[in-house]
Amino acid sequence: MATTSPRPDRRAAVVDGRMAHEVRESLGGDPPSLPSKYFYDETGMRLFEQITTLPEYYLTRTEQALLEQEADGIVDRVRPHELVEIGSGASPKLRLLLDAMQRAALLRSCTLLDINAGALQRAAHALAALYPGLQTRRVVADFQEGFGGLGPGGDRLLCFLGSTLGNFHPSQVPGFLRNMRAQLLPGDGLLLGLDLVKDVGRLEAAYNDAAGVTARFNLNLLQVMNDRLEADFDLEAFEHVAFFDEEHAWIEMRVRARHATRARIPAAQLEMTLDAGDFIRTELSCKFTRASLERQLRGTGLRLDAWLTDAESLFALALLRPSSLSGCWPLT
Ligand code: SAH
Ligand code: AVI
Repeated sequence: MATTSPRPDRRAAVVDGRMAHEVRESLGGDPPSLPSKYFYDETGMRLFEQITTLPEYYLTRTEQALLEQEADGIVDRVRPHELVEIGSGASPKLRLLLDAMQRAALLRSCTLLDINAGALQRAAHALAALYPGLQTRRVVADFQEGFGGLGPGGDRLLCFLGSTLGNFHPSQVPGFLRNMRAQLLPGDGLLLGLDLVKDVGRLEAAYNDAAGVTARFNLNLLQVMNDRLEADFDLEAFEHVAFFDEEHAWIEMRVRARHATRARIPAAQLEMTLDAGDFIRTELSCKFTRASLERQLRGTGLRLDAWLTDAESLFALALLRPSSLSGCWPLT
């Protein structure tokens, strides 16, 4: 694949300069990639919500069942008054924790943070209708840039569900966890939902569903580039690829050229020439083990307080605490 830099296009002035810069940097990398946070425009959000209901995509329903079983125990252990969800999207699972906080007469406020303002607005309205009197706050932010908008912790349970942590490159995880740790006071909690390493067939099926929804979700990233950066990717020229890389323990998603094709991204001052088989990496979805998480916790100021998995060990909830407290106990 070749990339060249044509003369700056004047139309670039009306697009998001920061996004254009990120896209230019990532397409220039090895391998060329696109930042996966741009999946989540309105179409991408809708497609992701469809993915969560697919028979092959066991992640969401397994996490939901785990939360149904464990929410009271988690709330009892942390005793939070505020629930904060990072990358909340439609926030479908948060209610299980909110209900547990309500049962324990602890519930006061809920903060949702996401890059997609529309999804936040819908989720916050739904929560306001379900929990009258709940103080609900929305923070539109990129979680890769820190959590300044959250304000100080205290009586807080921070949640990062859905295995979205897996969408970071492993090298970025400790820094991200340190940023999360900075939003907590001793006694607060951080609940991570993590997809686990398992049988390759099961993993690959989850990212290659028979109905082709994940393929549409993947290719929509090129449409986002067309819409937001005035690019001219020919979506028909690309196909969806997803496979498990055992060495890195991640699912890698790509868009691969079916035949030779070109794309201009004027806002990023880029012109790309792809031969058949050339690809752009669009997402990593890392899979965890208890040991791999514990390695990534080193030096973050967080320790594992509880590790909760389903009977088939498909998915885990990891409850982390600021490391001044000690011991790791099962909840039940
Ligand atoms: N937590 C939900 C949604 C997961 S989808 C669940 O478990 O089902 C990932 C969510 O993270 C989307 O809502 C997306 O908009 C958000 N997101 C992705 N990258 C982001 C970023 N860099 N900053 C903030 N939100 C981001
Ligand atoms: C949001 N994230 C955890 C999903 C995942 O499984 O990595 C996004 C996704 N990509 C393809 N299918 C779902």
